[in-house]
Amino acid sequence: MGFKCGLVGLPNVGKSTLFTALSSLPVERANFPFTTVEPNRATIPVKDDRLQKVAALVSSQKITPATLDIVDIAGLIEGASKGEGLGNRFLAHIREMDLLLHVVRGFSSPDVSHMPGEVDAVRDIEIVELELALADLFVLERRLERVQRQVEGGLKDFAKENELLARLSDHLNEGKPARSLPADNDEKKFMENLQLLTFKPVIYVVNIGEEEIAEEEAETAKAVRAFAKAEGAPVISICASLEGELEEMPVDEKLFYMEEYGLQEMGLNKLIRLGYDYLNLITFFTIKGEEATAWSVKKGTTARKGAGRVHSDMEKGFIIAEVISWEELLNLGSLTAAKDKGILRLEGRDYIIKDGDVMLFRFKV
Ligand SMILES: Nc1nc2c(ncn2[C@@H]2O[C@H](COP(=O)(O)OP(=O)(O)O)[C@@H](O)[C@H]2O)c(=O)[nH]1
Ligand SMILES: [Mg+2]
Repeated sequence: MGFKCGLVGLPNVGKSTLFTALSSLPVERANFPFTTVEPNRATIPVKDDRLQKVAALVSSQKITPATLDIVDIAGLIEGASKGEGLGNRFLAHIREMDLLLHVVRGFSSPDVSHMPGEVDAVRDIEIVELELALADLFVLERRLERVQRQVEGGLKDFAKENELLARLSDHLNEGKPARSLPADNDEKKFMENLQLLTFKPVIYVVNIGEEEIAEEEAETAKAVRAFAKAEGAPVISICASLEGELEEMPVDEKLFYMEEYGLQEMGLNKLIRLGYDYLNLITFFTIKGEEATAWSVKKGTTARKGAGRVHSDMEKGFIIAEVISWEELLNLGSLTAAKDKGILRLEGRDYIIKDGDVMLFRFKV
């Protein structure tokens, strides 16, 4: 089970270019097969220096990084909520995602047509969000009808739900996403269960032109940032076409051009890290024989559930976990030293995994 990030946005904004760049990311010293399952789905490694260090310590022959799944969802056009273009299929794909990477066009190129005309990132976002909001409204209306009948029938319990649904549909009717509706925690839980498209977490990815890379922040990105503030959504600028080309180059050439363009860090890596954080993911490591692996779990995951991430048998037969932070392990120099010093802790099934834990699970089959 991977965490799925879906690339959405209008046609010709650079989704596929970004997808190709992301799926060509090198996997350092790993021999894990990062095969693209389908042309539009890829499993990409999450770069993590800690894993490299842990692996070196135990002389791992095999290093397997944590991964995210990226899906290039075919272009959305106005009317998708009514079944235009790929319509419903498109929306069904989005429903499966844990995180949306909403790509907007920042680059202006006379060679690449842009359907709504002039490049205007905020208007483009609003077009896409309106389609998603309309699809959500459709879901809500049916639910609202059902609830209203129950309220009228004297089933008072539903009054609160009825009120929230009405407020939410007003909000969506204004073309605003569910995620920006002011709501308390209970209401947020409820909305999450509705599986609304506009409630999914989103990161806005502004695909800027090469000439804008060296700028602190491009004008388009600034406008998007101002817009995204209301939703509390992060914004990142990337020049997808250039980054894709850089990833194809030998390292020294890549570094040369990064400097030439004033690119301090690859935007692709920044994007993955941002997505990882935004999904509230943490990493733990396992060492088995000559294999070191990084695993992603949501913050708050217990040792037993974490074991299940590795293998379902390990969750079912979970006995105990031996735990040490990656840093402590590195300082002590070996697992044996950690055991001898009593620093390798024993933790039960309900232990909450911490970011950077090295976990050795004991289980019965
Ligand atoms: N100049 C420029 N062109 C780009 C950039 N990113 C993508 N393109 C071009 O825009 C066109 C559409 O890109 P594509 O990734 O297929 O867009 P999609 O429809 O959103 O998947 C292609 O011709 C790309 O080469 C960019 O950063 N700069
Ligand atoms: Mg495409």
